Amino acid sequence: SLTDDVEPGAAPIPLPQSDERRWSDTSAYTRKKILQSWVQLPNGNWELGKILSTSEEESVVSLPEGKVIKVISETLVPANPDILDGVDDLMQLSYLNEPSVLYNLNYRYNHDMIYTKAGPVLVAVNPFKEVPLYGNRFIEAYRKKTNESPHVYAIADTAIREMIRDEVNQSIIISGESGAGKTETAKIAMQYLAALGGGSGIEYEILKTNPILEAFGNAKTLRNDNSSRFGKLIEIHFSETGKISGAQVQTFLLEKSRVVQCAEGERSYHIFYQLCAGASPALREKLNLTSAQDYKYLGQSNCYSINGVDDAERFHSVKEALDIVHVSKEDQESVFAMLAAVLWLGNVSFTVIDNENHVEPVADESLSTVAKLIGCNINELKLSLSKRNMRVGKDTIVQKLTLPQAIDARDALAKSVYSCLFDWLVEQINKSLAVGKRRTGRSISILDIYGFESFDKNSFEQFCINYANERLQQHFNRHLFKLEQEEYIQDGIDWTRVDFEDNQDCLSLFEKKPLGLLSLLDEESTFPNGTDLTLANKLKQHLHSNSCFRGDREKLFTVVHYAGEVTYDTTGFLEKNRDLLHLDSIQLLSSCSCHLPQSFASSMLIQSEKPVVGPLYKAGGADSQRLSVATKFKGQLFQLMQRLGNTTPHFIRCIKPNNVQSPGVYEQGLVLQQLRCCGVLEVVRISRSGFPTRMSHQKFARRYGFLLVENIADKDPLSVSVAILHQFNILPEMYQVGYTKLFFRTGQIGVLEDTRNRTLHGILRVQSSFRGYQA
Ligand code: AOV
Ligand code: MG
Repeated sequence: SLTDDVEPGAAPIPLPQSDERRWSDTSAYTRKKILQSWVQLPNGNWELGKILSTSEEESVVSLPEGKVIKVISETLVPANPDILDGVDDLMQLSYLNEPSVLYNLNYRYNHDMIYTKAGPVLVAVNPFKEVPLYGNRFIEAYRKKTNESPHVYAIADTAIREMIRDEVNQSIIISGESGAGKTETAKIAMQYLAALGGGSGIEYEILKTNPILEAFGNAKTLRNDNSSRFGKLIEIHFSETGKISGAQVQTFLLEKSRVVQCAEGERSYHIFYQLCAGASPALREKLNLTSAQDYKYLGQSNCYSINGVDDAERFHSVKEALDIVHVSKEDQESVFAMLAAVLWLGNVSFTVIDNENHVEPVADESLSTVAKLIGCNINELKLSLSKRNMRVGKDTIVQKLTLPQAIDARDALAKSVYSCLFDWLVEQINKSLAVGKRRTGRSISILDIYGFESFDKNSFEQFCINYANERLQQHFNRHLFKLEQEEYIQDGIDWTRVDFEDNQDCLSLFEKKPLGLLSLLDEESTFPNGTDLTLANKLKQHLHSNSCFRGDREKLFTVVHYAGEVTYDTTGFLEKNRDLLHLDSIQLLSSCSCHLPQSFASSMLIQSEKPVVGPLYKAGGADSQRLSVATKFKGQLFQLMQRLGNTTPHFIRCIKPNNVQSPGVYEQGLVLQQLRCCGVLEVVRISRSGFPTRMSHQKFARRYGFLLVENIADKDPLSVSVAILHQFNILPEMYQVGYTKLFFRTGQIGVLEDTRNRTLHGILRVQSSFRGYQA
């Protein structure tokens, strides 16, 4: 008999952890009926097996390679029939459990179908290679709806249609871990919007913002060769006729520290390498430019190139893009001069000048080149890198700098110049894109921020990035679960609650006043004697009982994020959070003869919330009215959430199938972890059991009332609505009538929309042929 093949003594595979079983909708009843089932192997992966025999306790299953094993019946997870292989919406799966979802995504991934719907959410699995899914032919197909398989294009199409139909601004919110494909996805969405809303030429400019922002704001990290080191919201404006009339880019917290230091194997911002590789001989001469290897800022990470990327070629694309967004040739040259100045600044070295270890910069080629490039007097540059003006009481005293202080002043200057340059570029882009000043129409915003990051060593940057992701996750949760449920309850709809993972606890850990991570960080930042260690101790002292927090040895602490635990090292936290501006640097820049440094100086002064070191610095600590980096970032995020809150969101979840950035590699465990923590599975469940489409009685009656055979247009909206439902034979289990709205199961409204469109088309055709007849 079959059971004779069972390996002798093979122990039944143990039950998985309870949370791993969250999704197995198995029961003794279903188990009896199913023919094939998922078996979890000791390595954690799932395999499809045929059930040969089953009892309450044990089942005998044959695995693909012909191996037959005995397992505890309860651990079996039902598999879907083959006919459901690779369905394009996870909602269609008969059995919705983790292995089935994993298998379905894997199946599609193997067939280059990287997009899958999870109810209202689009899941995109990074192919790490070119897939034949884009370009005009596809855009046309989605526009005409001849292709209806899940795609970013389909999401963008829905956004445009809903913007016009509902007269509500839309947003496309893209999330996922670092390297999952957010930035690429954002570009694909922009491509579609540009194709549909194009005509004025402005769409071409909008697309060209990408190579510019990526050159200046992206860098190679250990997770992603083209990692965004800033957050970006691009708002595309449309006229009433659905044509693009302009756009606006907002950026969030650029990682400044990368300009002066980055980890082994990573790179600084792409533009530095592009400039070094691609500048013309004349430009080289003018900027005294050599090769990337000659610059200390670029040399410390031992990584100069990226596989498959030609920096010189990219440089030319960036210049072309700058032309298109109307940055003049002179301005472009000034931009490159600023970049060269930053690189040369990193090569400025110091020499000890007295027996108190005070230093001054060595007057060599680097120092003179910096002075020449920014257009300042070499002595003033020297002074600003060796002395600091301090105000004590009413007197200004001049403090000489020691080596660490001087290096700090030099690096601070380099970081300020670079971040001002970045902001300046964004400003130029916005000026160029603000063509349609009359903002009468509507907009579609695309959000692409830096993804959740967890490295071996995590610093202030990861702290901010992960906090931002935590906020975004809550927006996702709130929108898809909480509001959903609340709305059903408010409208008197029968609704069985679905539990979901809420990350409010983690957000409170960050935001609570006065005892939250951000408040405590700010408090410590204002103490002149605060150090990274006193900060770590303070956090541990006040937060040790918080379930999302764990104090570790010395300067380490761990936060339990929705996407996993991350251990942070407080080294540099205070300094980066204070982000002090040295007044000497501002004075230096404002004294420059070149216009860019001058405009940097004034914009630095305008950002008056920033503490300034120097004569403005108040002895005894920073001015409390001035905002720290973390607090300012929090404010930006709140604003962002508010803005998104006024839009109809469309969510895209990017999934990274492997950690090696390679095509064709699908790591089950890695994918599962991302699916679990981002709530995609819950979304499917809630959508399946709920009524995701809803419309007010008024709107429904207005929209479909004209389809009624019987004329009851003068009746109240509810009666009209009910008449429509009856006329179209919508099954009672497919909808619910609430106090103010109608609720529909997925797909139901599509049937009505089709009829409406067909009818409207018919009317239009009749009208136009009538006009033709008249003429
Ligand atoms: P991210 O934006 O999510 O990471 P990217 O969009 O930069 O990730 O994607 C990383 C890399 O994956 C890209 O450089 C491409 O090589 C590849 N990739 C992603 N999507 C596609 C696609 N649809 N087709 C082909 N290749 C793709 V970060 O910015 O690090 O959070 O901070
Ligand atoms: Mg990115």
